[in-house]
Amino acid sequence: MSQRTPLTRFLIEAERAGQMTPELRLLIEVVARACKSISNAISKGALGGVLGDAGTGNVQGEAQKKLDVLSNEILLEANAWGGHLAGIASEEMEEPHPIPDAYPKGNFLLLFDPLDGSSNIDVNVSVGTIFSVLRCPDGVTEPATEHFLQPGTAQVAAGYTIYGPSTVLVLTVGHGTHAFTLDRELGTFILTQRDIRVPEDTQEYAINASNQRHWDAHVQRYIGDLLAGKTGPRGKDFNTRWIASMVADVHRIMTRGGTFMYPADAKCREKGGRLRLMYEANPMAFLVEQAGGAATTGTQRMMEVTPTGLHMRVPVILGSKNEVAQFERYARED
Ligand code: AFP
Repeated sequence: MSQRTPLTRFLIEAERAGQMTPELRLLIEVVARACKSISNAISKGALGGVLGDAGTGNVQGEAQKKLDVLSNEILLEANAWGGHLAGIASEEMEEPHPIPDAYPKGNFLLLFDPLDGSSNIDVNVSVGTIFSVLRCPDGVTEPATEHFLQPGTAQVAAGYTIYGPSTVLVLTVGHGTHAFTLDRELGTFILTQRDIRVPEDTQEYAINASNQRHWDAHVQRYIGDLLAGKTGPRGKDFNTRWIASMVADVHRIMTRGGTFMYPADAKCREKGGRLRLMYEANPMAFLVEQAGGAATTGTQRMMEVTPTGLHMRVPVILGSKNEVAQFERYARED
């Protein structure tokens, strides 16, 4: 039987290679364990009494699903006692969440969207957890919002877990992007793809076309040229997908290339965009760049954006790097 590398072994070997500290290894193991619990809750579906709305709203003004709240609670509880974190930030909480005084504090800050794509839960479409890891500034024991506001280039780790037909953890610590599939019988994530590479070119793109009337002129031109296909200026036909679950759209790109676009438009411009920088765009940008892709706001490298708020929103254009460059070329013409 071919050698199966469990996540723990992969992380220990990465630590031996100097790619991470024991504390970061513990952090990743803890997050992976929490994702297994979330996967288990989601897989129960209607039988688990976890579908539907929680009857509450989050800081984004969005109605929370029961699984949004449960996933957030699972991640908070799992990360409270290990001594690896100084603080936590979540899409579901307005302010940073302190590590309880009963437990020791560590040197990292963990940010996450506990359940991205949750509007898809009730229709049994893939959703996921997205997380980002930053260093807590030296000497800070009670991190406040400003201590989390670091650019994406400061991330020491990032990942997502997609809860689909299989549960897959995709992870980077700055030395490539790697995928681990959950073996449910063993309850262990097993390395299934080392050093993912996103194809530099693609004929597949993801955008919510229902927003077309709100798009800026360059987005209209860019998408119009994709739709023109072989007889148009691009000289080739394109296919489109839109799952409305960023984790699932990004995982497709990790698997076979493509682009994911949520550009600023007349509808979301005032908010800065649709997707959040700190716990959606930045971690995905780190993962995609480590896999040879590109991630920008359309005009700026995503990981160089200066954060101004924990829940700051940004336009997102990411994926196959030559196609992202094409989008940026159109943007420069505006
Ligand atoms: P939800 O978590 O509210 O379902 O939002 C998902 C998401 O943040 C991201 O995962 C999708 O790509 C995007 O929003 C979908 O946005 P639209 O609903 O406007 O298509």
